[in-house]
Amino acid sequence: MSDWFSFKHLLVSIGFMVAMWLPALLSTEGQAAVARPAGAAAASSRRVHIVAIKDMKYQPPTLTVEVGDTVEWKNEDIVSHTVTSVTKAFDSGTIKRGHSWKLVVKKRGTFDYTCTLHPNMKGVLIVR
Ligand SMILES: [Cu+2]
Repeated sequence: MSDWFSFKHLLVSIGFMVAMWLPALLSTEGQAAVARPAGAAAASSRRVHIVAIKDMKYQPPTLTVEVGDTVEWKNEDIVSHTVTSVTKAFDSGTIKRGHSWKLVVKKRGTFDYTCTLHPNMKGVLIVR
């Protein structure tokens, strides 16, 4: 009889423990939801920088970014331009007026660039 009593007691204890754990198990979904904005924040630390091409100039002429950042050159002039590294590390090809070109920066260094159509145009991209 006392064996049966302790068995019942054990069942009640197990039932109680499951009841205690259930909210914790359900809340893992909540924790995953909380983890998502943190991941989004990490992704957004990779910035997008804009360089306007206007009045036959890169504006700003010198830009400092970090590896993983994106640089977007926007041609706001009425003629075509290029963004061409003097060492050929990158080359946009022709960017028509009103168009833009994006580069995801992968290497550190200082990159002088020019426009192959207007070699007097000069810019510098510094990647830290
Ligand atoms: Cu040009």
